[in-house]
Amino acid sequence: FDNTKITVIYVLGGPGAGKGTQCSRLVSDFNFCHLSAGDLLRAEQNREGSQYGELIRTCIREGTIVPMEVTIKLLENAMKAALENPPQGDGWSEGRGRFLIDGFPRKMDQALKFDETVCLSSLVLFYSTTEEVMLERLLERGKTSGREDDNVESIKKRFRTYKADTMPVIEHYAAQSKVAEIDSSASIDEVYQKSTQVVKTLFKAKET
Ligand code: UP5
Ligand code: MG
Repeated sequence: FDNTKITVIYVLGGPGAGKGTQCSRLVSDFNFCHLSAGDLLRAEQNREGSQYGELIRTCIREGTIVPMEVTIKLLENAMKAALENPPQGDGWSEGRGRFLIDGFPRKMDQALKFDETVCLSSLVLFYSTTEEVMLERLLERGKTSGREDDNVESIKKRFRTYKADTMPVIEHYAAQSKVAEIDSSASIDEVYQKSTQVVKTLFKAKET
Protein backbone atom coordinates (compact mmCIF):
# COMPACT_ATOMS: atom_id res chain seq x y z
CA PHE A 1 0.00 0.00 0.00
CA ASP A 2 1.15 3.49 -0.80
CA ASN A 3 1.43 5.45 2.43
CA THR A 4 0.91 8.72 0.61
CA LYS A 5 -2.52 7.55 -0.56
CA ILE A 6 -3.89 5.92 2.56
CA THR A 7 -4.03 6.87 6.23
CA VAL A 8 -3.96 4.17 8.85
CA ILE A 9 -4.80 4.67 12.50
CA TYR A 10 -4.25 1.82 14.93
CA VAL A 11 -6.79 1.66 17.73
CA LEU A 12 -5.48 -0.02 20.87
CA GLY A 13 -6.48 -0.45 24.50
CA GLY A 14 -7.41 -3.26 26.84
CA PRO A 15 -10.32 -5.66 26.35
CA GLY A 16 -13.53 -3.71 26.81
CA ALA A 17 -11.78 -0.32 26.86
CA GLY A 18 -14.21 0.89 24.17
CA LYS A 19 -12.27 0.51 20.92
CA GLY A 20 -15.16 -0.83 18.85
CA THR A 21 -17.64 1.67 20.26
CA GLN A 22 -15.45 4.68 19.45
CA CYS A 23 -14.54 3.31 16.01
CA SER A 24 -18.21 2.98 15.01
CA ARG A 25 -18.78 6.63 15.83
CA LEU A 26 -15.60 7.81 14.10
CA VAL A 27 -16.72 5.97 10.96
CA SER A 28 -19.84 8.06 10.62
CA ASP A 29 -18.07 11.40 11.12
CA PHE A 30 -14.83 10.81 9.21
CA ASN A 31 -15.72 8.18 6.60
CA PHE A 32 -13.20 5.68 7.84
CA CYS A 33 -13.14 2.07 6.82
CA HIS A 34 -13.23 0.28 10.18
CA LEU A 35 -11.42 -3.04 10.32
CA SER A 36 -11.54 -4.88 13.63
CA ALA A 37 -8.93 -7.65 13.77
CA GLY A 38 -11.08 -9.51 16.30
CA ASP A 39 -14.16 -9.30 14.06
CA LEU A 40 -12.17 -10.50 11.04
CA LEU A 41 -10.84 -13.43 13.06
CA ARG A 42 -14.33 -14.34 14.31
CA ALA A 43 -15.65 -14.23 10.74
CA GLU A 44 -12.80 -16.44 9.55
CA GLN A 45 -13.43 -18.84 12.43
CA ASN A 46 -17.02 -19.27 11.24
CA ARG A 47 -16.23 -19.43 7.53
CA GLU A 48 -17.09 -22.78 6.02
CA GLY A 49 -13.93 -24.60 5.02
CA SER A 50 -11.50 -22.35 6.89
CA GLN A 51 -8.38 -24.24 7.92
CA TYR A 52 -7.90 -21.88 10.87
CA GLY A 53 -11.31 -22.26 12.56
CA GLU A 54 -10.18 -24.40 15.46
CA LEU A 55 -6.94 -22.50 15.99
CA ILE A 56 -8.76 -19.16 16.13
CA ARG A 57 -11.46 -20.50 18.46
CA THR A 58 -8.86 -21.80 20.91
CA CYS A 59 -6.79 -18.60 20.89
CA ILE A 60 -9.84 -16.38 21.42
CA ARG A 61 -11.13 -18.48 24.30
CA GLU A 62 -7.67 -18.56 25.90
CA GLY A 63 -7.11 -14.87 25.24
CA THR A 64 -3.89 -15.57 23.36
CA ILE A 65 -2.78 -14.04 20.07
CA VAL A 66 -3.52 -15.88 16.84
CA PRO A 67 -0.30 -16.39 14.77
CA MET A 68 0.36 -13.10 13.00
CA GLU A 69 0.37 -14.53 9.47
CA VAL A 70 -3.34 -15.30 9.75
CA THR A 71 -4.38 -11.89 11.06
CA ILE A 72 -2.14 -9.88 8.74
CA LYS A 73 -3.47 -11.73 5.70
CA LEU A 74 -7.08 -11.07 6.76
CA LEU A 75 -6.37 -7.38 7.29
CA GLU A 76 -4.48 -7.03 4.03
CA ASN A 77 -7.29 -8.69 2.09
CA ALA A 78 -9.91 -6.51 3.75
CA MET A 79 -7.92 -3.35 2.94
CA LYS A 80 -7.49 -4.39 -0.68
CA ALA A 81 -11.18 -5.20 -0.98
CA ALA A 82 -12.17 -1.83 0.46
CA LEU A 83 -9.89 0.07 -1.94
CA GLU A 84 -10.97 -1.94 -4.98
CA ASN A 85 -14.68 -1.94 -4.26
CA PRO A 86 -15.53 1.01 -2.08
CA PRO A 87 -18.91 0.39 -0.48
CA GLN A 88 -21.55 2.69 -1.94
CA GLY A 89 -23.48 5.29 -0.09
CA ASP A 90 -21.84 5.36 3.30
CA GLY A 91 -19.37 8.12 2.56
CA TRP A 92 -16.35 5.85 2.46
CA SER A 93 -15.49 6.92 -1.06
CA GLU A 94 -15.05 10.52 0.13
CA GLY A 95 -12.68 9.46 2.86
CA ARG A 96 -11.27 6.71 0.68
CA GLY A 97 -8.03 5.47 2.04
CA ARG A 98 -8.77 6.21 5.70
CA PHE A 99 -8.52 3.08 7.80
CA LEU A 100 -9.16 2.46 11.48
CA ILE A 101 -7.45 -0.78 12.41
CA ASP A 102 -9.03 -1.83 15.68
CA GLY A 103 -7.41 -4.25 18.13
CA PHE A 104 -4.22 -4.63 16.12
CA PRO A 105 -1.21 -4.84 16.37
CA ARG A 106 -1.31 -6.37 19.82
CA LYS A 107 2.08 -8.06 19.87
CA MET A 108 5.50 -6.76 18.81
CA ASP A 109 6.02 -9.32 16.04
CA GLN A 110 2.76 -8.25 14.37
CA ALA A 111 3.61 -4.58 14.71
CA LEU A 112 7.03 -4.90 13.11
CA LYS A 113 5.79 -7.17 10.34
CA PHE A 114 2.79 -5.02 9.41
CA ASP A 115 4.83 -1.79 9.44
CA GLU A 116 7.46 -3.41 7.26
CA THR A 117 5.35 -5.34 4.76
CA VAL A 118 1.91 -3.71 4.62
CA CYS A 119 2.02 -0.04 5.62
CA LEU A 120 2.86 2.40 8.39
CA SER A 121 0.31 3.92 10.71
CA SER A 122 0.08 7.66 11.23
CA LEU A 123 -1.26 7.45 14.73
CA VAL A 124 -2.19 5.14 17.57
CA LEU A 125 -5.40 5.93 19.42
CA PHE A 126 -4.88 4.39 22.83
CA TYR A 127 -7.92 3.97 25.08
CA SER A 128 -6.89 3.44 28.67
CA THR A 129 -8.91 2.67 31.77
CA THR A 130 -8.76 0.35 34.77
CA GLU A 131 -9.27 -3.41 34.78
CA GLU A 132 -12.28 -2.94 37.08
CA VAL A 133 -14.02 -0.76 34.50
CA MET A 134 -13.16 -3.13 31.66
CA LEU A 135 -14.28 -6.20 33.62
CA GLU A 136 -17.62 -4.63 34.46
CA ARG A 137 -18.23 -3.59 30.84
CA LEU A 138 -17.33 -6.99 29.46
CA LEU A 139 -19.46 -8.92 31.93
CA GLU A 140 -22.39 -6.64 31.14
CA ARG A 141 -21.85 -7.09 27.41
CA GLY A 142 -21.40 -10.84 27.92
CA LYS A 143 -25.05 -11.17 28.90
CA THR A 144 -26.03 -10.62 25.28
CA SER A 145 -22.88 -10.60 23.10
CA GLY A 146 -22.62 -14.33 22.54
CA ARG A 147 -18.84 -13.85 22.54
CA GLU A 148 -17.04 -16.94 23.76
CA ASP A 149 -14.46 -14.79 25.55
CA ASP A 150 -16.85 -12.59 27.56
CA ASN A 151 -16.65 -14.71 30.73
CA VAL A 152 -14.54 -14.08 33.84
CA GLU A 153 -12.00 -16.79 33.07
CA SER A 154 -11.31 -15.66 29.51
CA ILE A 155 -11.36 -12.00 30.52
CA LYS A 156 -8.62 -12.59 33.14
CA LYS A 157 -6.51 -14.30 30.47
CA ARG A 158 -7.14 -11.44 28.03
CA PHE A 159 -5.92 -8.95 30.65
CA ARG A 160 -2.75 -10.97 31.12
CA THR A 161 -2.02 -11.08 27.39
CA TYR A 162 -2.77 -7.38 27.10
CA LYS A 163 -0.20 -6.49 29.75
CA ALA A 164 2.48 -8.89 28.55
CA ASP A 165 2.15 -8.52 24.77
CA THR A 166 0.23 -5.35 23.89
CA MET A 167 1.65 -2.82 26.35
CA PRO A 168 5.13 -3.19 24.78
CA VAL A 169 3.58 -2.36 21.40
CA ILE A 170 2.07 0.83 22.80
CA GLU A 171 5.41 1.76 24.37
CA HIS A 172 7.14 1.08 21.05
CA TYR A 173 4.90 3.58 19.23
CA ALA A 174 5.01 6.03 22.13
CA ALA A 175 8.77 6.19 21.62
CA GLN A 176 7.98 7.28 18.03
CA SER A 177 5.56 9.92 19.38
CA LYS A 178 2.65 8.30 17.58
CA VAL A 179 0.43 7.57 20.56
CA ALA A 180 -2.56 9.67 21.62
CA GLU A 181 -3.75 8.33 24.97
CA ILE A 182 -7.38 8.91 25.87
CA ASP A 183 -8.86 8.03 29.24
CA SER A 184 -11.86 5.89 28.34
CA SER A 185 -13.30 5.69 31.87
CA ALA A 186 -15.64 8.57 31.08
CA SER A 187 -18.94 8.38 29.22
CA ILE A 188 -19.04 7.32 25.58
CA ASP A 189 -19.82 10.92 24.55
CA GLU A 190 -16.97 12.41 26.53
CA VAL A 191 -14.48 9.89 25.18
CA TYR A 192 -15.74 10.52 21.68
CA GLN A 193 -15.29 14.26 22.10
CA LYS A 194 -11.59 13.71 22.81
CA SER A 195 -11.27 11.19 20.01
CA THR A 196 -12.59 13.62 17.40
CA GLN A 197 -10.15 16.29 18.55
CA VAL A 198 -7.22 13.93 18.08
CA VAL A 199 -8.39 12.79 14.66
CA LYS A 200 -9.09 16.33 13.46
CA THR A 201 -5.61 17.41 14.55
CA LEU A 202 -4.09 14.55 12.58
CA PHE A 203 -5.96 15.38 9.38
CA LYS A 204 -5.15 19.08 9.73
CA ALA A 205 -1.47 18.26 10.10
CA LYS A 206 -1.67 16.04 7.02
CA GLU A 207 -3.22 18.81 4.91
CA THR A 208 -0.46 21.30 5.65
N1 UP5 B 1 -18.71 0.70 26.60
C1 UP5 B 1 -17.76 1.13 25.72
N2 UP5 B 1 -17.35 2.37 26.04
C2 UP5 B 1 -18.03 2.73 27.15
C3 UP5 B 1 -18.02 3.91 27.97
N3 UP5 B 1 -17.25 4.95 27.70
N4 UP5 B 1 -18.83 3.92 29.05
C4 UP5 B 1 -19.64 2.86 29.34
N5 UP5 B 1 -19.68 1.72 28.61
C5 UP5 B 1 -18.89 1.65 27.52
O1 UP5 B 1 -16.97 -1.95 24.53
C6 UP5 B 1 -17.16 -2.98 25.46
C7 UP5 B 1 -18.47 -2.75 26.21
O2 UP5 B 1 -18.38 -1.56 26.98
C8 UP5 B 1 -19.66 -2.54 25.27
O3 UP5 B 1 -20.78 -3.17 25.81
C9 UP5 B 1 -19.83 -1.03 25.23
O4 UP5 B 1 -21.16 -0.65 25.00
C10 UP5 B 1 -19.35 -0.62 26.59
P1 UP5 B 1 -16.24 -2.19 23.11
O5 UP5 B 1 -16.29 -0.91 22.38
O6 UP5 B 1 -16.80 -3.40 22.49
O7 UP5 B 1 -14.76 -2.46 23.63
P2 UP5 B 1 -13.51 -3.05 22.88
O8 UP5 B 1 -12.34 -2.31 23.37
O9 UP5 B 1 -13.76 -3.10 21.41
O10 UP5 B 1 -13.54 -4.52 23.52
P3 UP5 B 1 -13.25 -5.93 22.88
O11 UP5 B 1 -13.85 -6.93 23.80
O12 UP5 B 1 -13.66 -5.98 21.46
O13 UP5 B 1 -11.70 -5.96 23.00
P4 UP5 B 1 -10.67 -7.07 22.76
O14 UP5 B 1 -9.46 -6.35 22.40
O15 UP5 B 1 -10.57 -7.99 23.90
O16 UP5 B 1 -11.33 -7.96 21.59
P5 UP5 B 1 -10.94 -8.16 20.07
O17 UP5 B 1 -12.18 -8.50 19.36
O18 UP5 B 1 -10.11 -7.06 19.58
O19 UP5 B 1 -10.02 -9.47 20.16
C11 UP5 B 1 -10.56 -10.68 20.63
C12 UP5 B 1 -9.52 -11.77 20.58
O20 UP5 B 1 -9.11 -11.99 19.24
C13 UP5 B 1 -8.21 -11.52 21.33
O21 UP5 B 1 -8.31 -11.79 22.70
C14 UP5 B 1 -7.28 -12.47 20.62
O22 UP5 B 1 -7.44 -13.78 21.09
C15 UP5 B 1 -7.76 -12.40 19.18
N6 UP5 B 1 -6.96 -11.46 18.38
C16 UP5 B 1 -5.74 -11.89 17.88
O23 UP5 B 1 -5.33 -13.02 18.12
N7 UP5 B 1 -4.98 -11.04 17.13
C17 UP5 B 1 -5.38 -9.77 16.84
O24 UP5 B 1 -4.64 -9.04 16.14
C18 UP5 B 1 -6.62 -9.32 17.35
C19 UP5 B 1 -7.39 -10.18 18.12
MG1 MG C 1 -13.81 -4.67 19.95
